[in-house]
Amino acid sequence: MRGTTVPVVICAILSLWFALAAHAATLELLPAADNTIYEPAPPFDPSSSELNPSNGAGDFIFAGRVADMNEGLRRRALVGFDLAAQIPAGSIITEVTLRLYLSQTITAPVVTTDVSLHRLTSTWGEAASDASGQEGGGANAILGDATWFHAEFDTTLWQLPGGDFLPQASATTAIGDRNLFYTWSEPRMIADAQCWLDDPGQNFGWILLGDESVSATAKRFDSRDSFSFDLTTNRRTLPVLTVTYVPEPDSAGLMMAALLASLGTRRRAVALGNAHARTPFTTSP
Ligand SMILES: [Ca+2]
Ligand SMILES: [Ca+2]
Repeated sequence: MRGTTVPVVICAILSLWFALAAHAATLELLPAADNTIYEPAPPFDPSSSELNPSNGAGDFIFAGRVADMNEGLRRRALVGFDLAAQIPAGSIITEVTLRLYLSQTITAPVVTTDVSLHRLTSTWGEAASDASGQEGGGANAILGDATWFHAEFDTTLWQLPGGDFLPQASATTAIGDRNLFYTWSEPRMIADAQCWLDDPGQNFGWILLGDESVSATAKRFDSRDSFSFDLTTNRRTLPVLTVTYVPEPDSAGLMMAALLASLGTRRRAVALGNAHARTPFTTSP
């Protein structure tokens, strides 16, 4: 009797496991907004459009510091995704990956530097400013654009110039040569995304910080406003956030969970519960 019961139980567990896994879904989201804030050179005048660059509608976003010949000023990219508009409320997010395309970097020589995502804690704006040429200098800010000083030009200042964000990085990726896709995918990004789904009012996206300890580290990625293709992969070069989630358990899911428990798989059920636990949201740096 015992010899036949064990395989039956294992088969039942495996069947239920695959049934639960089949509930998972994966979506690719395009940004709801992106922009770059450009550290200005003196003199500072937060009321001046010309002295507060932005690039809301530009093809590119930037992170890192420019070369010394341009005073080594900092650039920081902002990017946000509207998860609540596309993922059912109550879902449990299990995997998150951000993919960006690096279309330009300082090449004499190419230096591999880290670019980190930090969760923003203030809302910010993307208006119609559009820098010319390679866009490294930005364009005059337009009403509603984020700038180094403004969350939204020229009505709302950041609490601190350079943006309001959590000090701990959610993910870090080493960025090297151009014309390549790069990805960020770490557990804190899952916590960020879960927070944004559960509380859309706290969804301000990420800021991208390059290596700001030295100059000439600036990296240029394609924005959501780009129309470029990567010829190697024949893919658009837009920023993409890939999110895998399990919708809120329905009655069938609950029955499966109950059956799993009754089959004596308590340890596995506890492990699942831990994996679904949500990280508390931190509201201040
Ligand atoms: Ca944009
Ligand atoms: Ca442009």
